[in-house]
Amino acid sequence: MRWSRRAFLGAGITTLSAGRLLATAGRRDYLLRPEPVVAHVGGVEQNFLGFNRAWPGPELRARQGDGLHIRVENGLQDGVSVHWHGLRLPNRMDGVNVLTQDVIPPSGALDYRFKVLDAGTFWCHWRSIHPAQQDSMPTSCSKV
Ligand SMILES: [Cu+2]
Repeated sequence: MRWSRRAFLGAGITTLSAGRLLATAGRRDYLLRPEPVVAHVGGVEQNFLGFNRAWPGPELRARQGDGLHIRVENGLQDGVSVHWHGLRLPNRMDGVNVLTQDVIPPSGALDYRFKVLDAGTFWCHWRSIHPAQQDSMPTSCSKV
Protein backbone atom coordinates (compact mmCIF):
# COMPACT_ATOMS: atom_id res chain seq x y z
CA MET A 1 0.00 0.00 0.00
CA ARG A 2 1.37 3.39 -0.95
CA TRP A 3 0.82 6.06 1.68
CA SER A 4 0.18 9.60 0.69
CA ARG A 5 0.94 12.24 3.29
CA ARG A 6 -2.78 12.84 3.74
CA ALA A 7 -3.54 9.15 4.22
CA PHE A 8 -0.65 8.78 6.66
CA LEU A 9 -1.90 11.61 8.82
CA GLY A 10 -5.50 10.57 8.36
CA ALA A 11 -4.80 7.17 9.81
CA GLY A 12 -4.78 8.75 13.23
CA ILE A 13 -1.07 9.26 13.51
CA THR A 14 -0.20 12.80 14.44
CA THR A 15 3.24 14.18 13.82
CA LEU A 16 4.32 16.00 16.95
CA SER A 17 7.47 17.26 15.27
CA ALA A 18 9.70 15.95 12.53
CA GLY A 19 11.61 12.92 13.70
CA ARG A 20 9.99 12.79 17.13
CA LEU A 21 8.72 9.50 18.44
CA LEU A 22 5.02 8.88 18.03
CA ALA A 23 4.31 6.37 20.76
CA THR A 24 2.06 3.41 20.24
CA ALA A 25 2.63 0.24 22.20
CA GLY A 26 4.60 -2.24 20.13
CA ARG A 27 4.96 0.07 17.18
CA ARG A 28 7.19 3.07 16.63
CA ASP A 29 6.55 5.61 13.90
CA TYR A 30 9.05 8.13 12.66
CA LEU A 31 9.34 10.61 9.87
CA LEU A 32 12.75 11.24 8.32
CA ARG A 33 13.62 13.87 5.76
CA PRO A 34 17.10 13.47 4.29
CA GLU A 35 18.81 16.76 3.61
CA PRO A 36 22.17 18.47 3.55
CA VAL A 37 23.01 20.10 6.87
CA VAL A 38 25.67 22.57 7.94
CA ALA A 39 26.93 21.89 11.45
CA HIS A 40 29.79 23.04 13.62
CA VAL A 41 32.18 20.35 14.73
CA GLY A 42 35.18 21.36 16.77
CA GLY A 43 34.45 24.97 15.92
CA VAL A 44 34.59 24.28 12.21
CA GLU A 45 31.57 24.66 9.95
CA GLN A 46 31.14 21.54 7.83
CA ASN A 47 28.63 20.05 5.40
CA PHE A 48 26.92 16.83 6.39
CA LEU A 49 24.18 14.55 5.18
CA GLY A 50 21.57 14.84 7.88
CA PHE A 51 17.97 14.16 8.64
CA ASN A 52 15.26 16.61 9.66
CA ARG A 53 17.62 19.58 9.57
CA ALA A 54 19.95 18.02 12.09
CA TRP A 55 23.31 16.32 12.27
CA PRO A 56 23.59 13.91 13.90
CA GLY A 57 20.13 12.86 12.88
CA PRO A 58 17.35 12.04 15.34
CA GLU A 59 17.57 9.09 17.64
CA LEU A 60 15.03 6.46 16.69
CA ARG A 61 14.07 4.39 19.69
CA ALA A 62 12.33 1.06 19.79
CA ARG A 63 12.19 -1.99 21.99
CA GLN A 64 13.22 -5.38 20.80
CA GLY A 65 10.18 -6.91 19.15
CA ASP A 66 8.60 -3.58 18.24
CA GLY A 67 7.50 -2.87 14.74
CA LEU A 68 9.28 0.12 13.23
CA HIS A 69 7.62 2.27 10.63
CA ILE A 70 9.87 4.95 9.25
CA ARG A 71 8.45 7.15 6.56
CA VAL A 72 11.19 8.74 4.49
CA GLU A 73 10.21 11.82 2.52
CA ASN A 74 12.67 12.88 -0.11
CA GLY A 75 12.95 16.65 -0.39
CA LEU A 76 16.23 16.40 -2.30
CA GLN A 77 16.76 16.99 -5.98
CA ASP A 78 18.23 13.47 -6.31
CA GLY A 79 17.00 9.98 -5.62
CA VAL A 80 17.76 8.68 -2.14
CA SER A 81 17.44 5.61 0.06
CA VAL A 82 18.18 4.90 3.72
CA HIS A 83 20.68 2.18 4.58
CA TRP A 84 20.48 0.50 7.99
CA HIS A 85 23.63 -0.91 9.53
CA GLY A 86 23.60 -3.97 11.78
CA LEU A 87 19.86 -4.49 11.75
CA ARG A 88 18.41 -7.76 10.58
CA LEU A 89 15.57 -6.74 8.30
CA PRO A 90 14.00 -7.74 5.00
CA ASN A 91 16.44 -7.26 2.14
CA ARG A 92 14.02 -5.00 0.31
CA MET A 93 14.18 -2.61 3.31
CA ASP A 94 18.00 -2.50 3.46
CA GLY A 95 18.26 0.70 1.48
CA VAL A 96 21.15 -0.05 -0.84
CA ASN A 97 19.96 1.86 -3.86
CA VAL A 98 19.73 -0.14 -7.07
CA LEU A 99 20.92 -3.34 -5.33
CA THR A 100 18.14 -3.94 -2.77
CA GLN A 101 15.64 -1.22 -3.60
CA ASP A 102 14.87 1.51 -6.05
CA VAL A 103 15.74 5.01 -4.96
CA ILE A 104 13.04 7.26 -3.61
CA PRO A 105 12.60 9.89 -6.32
CA PRO A 106 12.63 13.62 -5.55
CA SER A 107 9.36 14.58 -3.82
CA GLY A 108 8.65 10.88 -3.29
CA ALA A 109 8.31 8.92 -0.07
CA LEU A 110 8.84 5.37 1.09
CA ASP A 111 7.69 3.57 4.21
CA TYR A 112 10.33 1.38 5.75
CA ARG A 113 8.61 -1.23 7.89
CA PHE A 114 10.34 -3.96 9.80
CA LYS A 115 10.40 -5.65 13.16
CA VAL A 116 13.24 -4.90 15.55
CA LEU A 117 14.77 -8.32 16.11
CA ASP A 118 17.88 -7.29 18.03
CA ALA A 119 18.68 -5.10 21.01
CA GLY A 120 21.55 -2.68 20.67
CA THR A 121 22.64 0.54 19.09
CA PHE A 122 22.71 0.76 15.34
CA TRP A 123 23.07 3.47 12.78
CA CYS A 124 21.71 4.40 9.43
CA HIS A 125 22.43 6.96 6.77
CA TRP A 126 20.90 8.12 3.59
CA ARG A 127 22.34 7.20 0.23
CA SER A 128 22.23 9.48 -2.72
CA ILE A 129 22.40 8.32 -6.29
CA HIS A 130 25.60 10.38 -6.54
CA PRO A 131 28.44 8.44 -4.89
CA ALA A 132 30.67 11.52 -4.82
CA GLN A 133 28.21 13.23 -2.52
CA GLN A 134 28.14 10.24 -0.19
CA ASP A 135 31.89 10.01 -0.03
CA SER A 136 32.40 13.65 0.74
CA MET A 137 29.96 14.13 3.62
CA PRO A 138 29.56 12.09 6.81
CA THR A 139 26.04 10.94 7.52
CA SER A 140 24.12 10.10 10.61
CA CYS A 141 21.07 8.57 12.17
CA SER A 142 20.86 6.21 15.08
CA LYS A 143 18.59 3.70 16.68
CA VAL A 144 18.84 2.12 20.09
CU1 LIG B 1 25.54 2.10 4.76
